[in-house]
Amino acid sequence: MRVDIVSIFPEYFAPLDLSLIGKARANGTLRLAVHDLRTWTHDVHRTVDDTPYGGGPGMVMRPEPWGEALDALAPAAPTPGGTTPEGAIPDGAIPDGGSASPRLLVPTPAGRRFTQAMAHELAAESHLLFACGRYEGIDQRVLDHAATRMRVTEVSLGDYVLFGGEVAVLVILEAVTRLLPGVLGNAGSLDEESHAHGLLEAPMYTKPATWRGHDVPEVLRSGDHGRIARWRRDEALLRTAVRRPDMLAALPPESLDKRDRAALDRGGFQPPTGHVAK
Ligand code: JCK
Repeated sequence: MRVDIVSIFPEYFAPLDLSLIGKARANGTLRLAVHDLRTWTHDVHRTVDDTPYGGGPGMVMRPEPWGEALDALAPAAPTPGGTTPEGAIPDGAIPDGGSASPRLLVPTPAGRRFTQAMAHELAAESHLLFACGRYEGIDQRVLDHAATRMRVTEVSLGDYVLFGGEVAVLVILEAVTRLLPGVLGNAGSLDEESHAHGLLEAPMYTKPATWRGHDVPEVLRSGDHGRIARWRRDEALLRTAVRRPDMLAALPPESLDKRDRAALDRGGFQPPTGHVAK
């Protein structure tokens, strides 16, 4: 996968040399380049911001450097096969403008929420281009114009406000890179296929069996794989009920059997029915 990142703080991405992402870069699984937006400024002060039209606090990123950056990193790709005189999509053409154009991702608090499902979607792309805003964000016309030549997704990590898009890109890249073939190996594929999907995980323990007066639950040392699986499932259900009632409510009711319902009931929780309570 090819990844380009544009930012006024390229130094933010130094950690991408480390650990498993660094390894994926070293072995060619991830071809990552970080670009300084100021490369595409032309004034002596290398200005990237200006005051907002309509007033209000803060500054907005000017469109011109962004326009040149996107031109350089996502050259207008000829539609494969060209267009027909009627304007219809010709045979063999790809409606999104062709595989040559990257998918542009723009972190913003107003974006579509980033999820594991989106990480899977992005891991299937061949080229991602990230635009990191600062100040109050990027002039909207940059995104509107880019959308005439490539797929553009405004994305948000969650409902809190960061200083800029850089940390969001680190998070997204980490989630996407671990899904690329060969990055995690077997541990990863098992994790992704897990049938505990839709629930939080049970707690994990390692040696020693007793530490500072706290024991590892006896069941995990019993060697009884049936009991262990049941215990983990019960813990996952109860944790999810306490910490993420939204996730529990979203489970298809048929995914909970009688033993699951009994475990929730013992914990004092109402298992989801699939009906909206009135
Ligand atoms: C990109 C600039 C800072 C600050 C305006 C926001 C009411 C807008 C993000 N989950 C996430 N939180 N924050 C970001 C994010 C923040 C960014 C940029 C991503 C570029 N900023 C900023 C204030 C505002 N207010 C709430 C108005 C942006 C992601 N992904």
